[in-house]
Amino acid sequence: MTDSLDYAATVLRRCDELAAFSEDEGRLTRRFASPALRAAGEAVREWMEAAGMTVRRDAIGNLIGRSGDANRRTLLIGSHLDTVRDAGRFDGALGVLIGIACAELLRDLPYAIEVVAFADEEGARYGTSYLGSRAFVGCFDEEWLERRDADGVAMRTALGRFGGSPDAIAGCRRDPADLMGYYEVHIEQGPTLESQDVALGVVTAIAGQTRATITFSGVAGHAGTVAMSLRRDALTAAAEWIIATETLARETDGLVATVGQLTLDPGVGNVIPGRATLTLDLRHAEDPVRIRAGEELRRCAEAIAASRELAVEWRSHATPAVGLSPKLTEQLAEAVAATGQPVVRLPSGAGHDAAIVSTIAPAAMLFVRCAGGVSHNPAESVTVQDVAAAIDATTRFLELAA
Ligand code: HGY
Ligand code: MN
Ligand code: MN
Repeated sequence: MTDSLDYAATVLRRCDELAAFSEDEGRLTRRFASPALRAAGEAVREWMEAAGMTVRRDAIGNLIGRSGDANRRTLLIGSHLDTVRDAGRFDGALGVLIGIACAELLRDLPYAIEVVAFADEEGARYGTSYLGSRAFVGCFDEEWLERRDADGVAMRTALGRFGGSPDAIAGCRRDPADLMGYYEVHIEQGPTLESQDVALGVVTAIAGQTRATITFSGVAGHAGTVAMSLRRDALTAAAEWIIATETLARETDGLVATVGQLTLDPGVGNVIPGRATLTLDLRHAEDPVRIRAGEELRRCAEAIAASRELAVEWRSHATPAVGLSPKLTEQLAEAVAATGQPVVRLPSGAGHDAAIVSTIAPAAMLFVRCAGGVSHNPAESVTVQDVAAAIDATTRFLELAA
């Protein structure tokens, strides 16, 4: 295990180094196609090359390190380098860096390893998640290139400035015939492993997600002169819908619903909001439940808008729930058991690139305990011992997968 502890210490040190690549002063924010993401990618490129890998960046900005001959079957190990706003330093980066460590530790596998640092899993900049892995599997929607971020910068422009190739994204698509499978190590981002005092978890499934952008449009007006009975206030309509959303989620077993963003226009204290734009993140392990809830919430938004003489626009995209590969998952469970760790199996409420890559290759995921289950928060943390256990289990898994 000594080797693993040394490599684990390096992984944690590198997570700290990557945390310095941020768009924000004093906190970690590293969004798709940002200069911070590019700089982080250049540090990762160096570590991949030091591990003996050949490195390339594809048209959407995924960084791909390969060890093993070009004509060999390939096992992918991946996660993402982008983050949410004011993020923790392990969500995504940990999986990329453990992949590099294991590729360095196992130089003579009978197949090639590719470590993929995906360019956008969170969707924090353009509201569309998994841009990197969707391009990787060939389901990128070219219309997304016209989306604009909060500063009005189109994705096409940002990607061009980043050094990507907006007109060559179709070329990112990987041929499933070349791939043995996909494997991702990720912090649990939940309390289960800690509650059972266990370092590692074998992931059984990934919950499905619906992400929507909803815009209520009313009439902006003077806060002092428009009678309450005459108002078409976009914010109060949104507020009524948000409470209805929370109520539905509280009453539906296993459903979680989050409104994470709300922007008002014109957003001035003495003006009745004319427009309210908000995001919905809706998740459930079973797709029919999530889809039904999404339809009910859309009808609810339309009814609230109609009752208040407002207009409402609903834009959404979904990622189905994913069952992971039984074969690879059993091999992973065997690898975890071989390290002497208890084998705990659990579903993932969080989304991961594995949910997308599993559409072209059998996928498996390993969770690592994180303190208090805290994530999407700078307090996110892991221990060097648990990271060493993850490296130990991963090297055994890679040997079993041969
Ligand atoms: O939101 C998620 O589930 C993931 O962290 N992107
Ligand atoms: Mn995340
Ligand atoms: Mn993540």
